[in-house]
Amino acid sequence: NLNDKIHRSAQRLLVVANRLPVSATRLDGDKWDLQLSAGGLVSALLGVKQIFETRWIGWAGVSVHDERGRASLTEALALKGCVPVFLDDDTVDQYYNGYCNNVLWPLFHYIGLPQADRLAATRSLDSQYAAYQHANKLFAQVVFSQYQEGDVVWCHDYHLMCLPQELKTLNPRMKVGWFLHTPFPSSEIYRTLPLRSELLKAVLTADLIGFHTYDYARHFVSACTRILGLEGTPEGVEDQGKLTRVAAFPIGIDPERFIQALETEQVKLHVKELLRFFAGRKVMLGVDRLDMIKGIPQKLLAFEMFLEKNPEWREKVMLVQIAVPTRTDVHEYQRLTSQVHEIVGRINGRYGTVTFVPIHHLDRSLAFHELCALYASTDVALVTSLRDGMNLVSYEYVACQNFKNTEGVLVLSEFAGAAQSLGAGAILVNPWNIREMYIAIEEALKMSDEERKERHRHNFTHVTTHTAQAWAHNFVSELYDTIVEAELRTLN
Ligand code: ADQ
Repeated sequence: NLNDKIHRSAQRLLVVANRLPVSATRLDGDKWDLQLSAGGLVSALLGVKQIFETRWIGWAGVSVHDERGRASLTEALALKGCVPVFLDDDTVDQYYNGYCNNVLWPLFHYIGLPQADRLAATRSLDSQYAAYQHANKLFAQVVFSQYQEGDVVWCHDYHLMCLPQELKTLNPRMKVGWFLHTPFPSSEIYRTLPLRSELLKAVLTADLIGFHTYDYARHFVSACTRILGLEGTPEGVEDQGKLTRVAAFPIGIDPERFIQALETEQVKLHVKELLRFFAGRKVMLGVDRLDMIKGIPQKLLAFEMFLEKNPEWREKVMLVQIAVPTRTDVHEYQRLTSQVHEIVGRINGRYGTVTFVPIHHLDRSLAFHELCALYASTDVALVTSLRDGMNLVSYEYVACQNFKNTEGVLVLSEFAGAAQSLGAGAILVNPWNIREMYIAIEEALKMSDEERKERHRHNFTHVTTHTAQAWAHNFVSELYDTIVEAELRTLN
């Protein structure tokens, strides 16, 4: 039957995302250093490679102007199953720094820009949007050059909202899915975007549209009904009899990668060293990209209030906060870095002693084995995002807690998508309420063994069953089903 035919004919998955999973640095001449980059999408899609023959298409995060350089980078990346899209510096500035990071990212995370920045952004919006469309066209051309009959194309994230439309223009038979990794905001927020209709229409050309949570999907459908006047149905959005399927596909991690890492000598040794260093104290952990959405200043203020209100805990508890700098050339992010450093300095100055520092703050990325060891050897994870599509750090932390007999507690923002999936297993907090957060810290540190184990069991079951592989599998299966149903409808 048709379903089987489509399943059999599908051989490859073309994953298209703004960034490739590797960052390239030119060494000398035609040699390239390729490093796996940190980030939620990368970590989730690592698991997908195990099920589908996958090609990754994306920008390598580097400008290459000469033909020889482009050819050698293309060759080096091919060995990793990656195909580069080359973007010139002006496009990167207007499309990536401009439209993606300064317009869509804050809007989708409900972050209001200061009035002056917003006005300045409004003035350059048309040229930024033109660059955004141009970049999406360049991505489409590379996808088209790689495409073979039967491939499935999976477009990712807010950088590539016009890509489904560009692809369908090049080949209307292409099977195209689009997944958003960030929240989709309330339609009341989304409709302030000047070119709001164009993006919605472009995305709606996809065969399947996916979000992390049911709420984000609902916001998207509302935006389509209110702004475009289309009909929202339980299945998706309908336009003159044509249905675009919209659904929730909560992402997960590859838990085995963490569980197996904990068995390696390298991680065990590191855990031993950390436990020796932490001895006699409770340790809380934060691991975030240094981004406005992660609520790092709020987390620090809650820890400060906790120390202030609980003198008996001073010197008995510490916070290890790892913050990977991203988008370092953007002014807002530089401001955030200074703010975080200032608060850390103040707390360490006030509550530190000659031999003890309450906050260990690192502005850098960690190697995988270091990250696993930290997850495994700490007592509480503080994930306090102001908004977060899902948040995989919370899942990774849970995956590493079976290691010793003192399973850690997860304090989790109710504004992270993960709150809707882990829910009862975590202590949920509103990160805007510093008092509530400091009370949650107290609760986490004092939690009985029985409750700790019970909550962990709930979380662990969820994390090990709702994996990245399952996520990818569900999305791609649904995409096939959607296409089969559409083809059957046209046959009838
Ligand atoms: P991110 O905003 O990047 O992802 P998150 O889901 O927490 O957020 O993933 C971060 C990833 O980076 C994790 O895999 C973590 O291990 C890694 N990482 C973070 N700090 C690190 C450090 N210092 N050293 C090494 N590795 C580090 C976006 C959305 C999320 C969504 C994901 C996936 O913003 O909401 O969950 O995509 O859809």
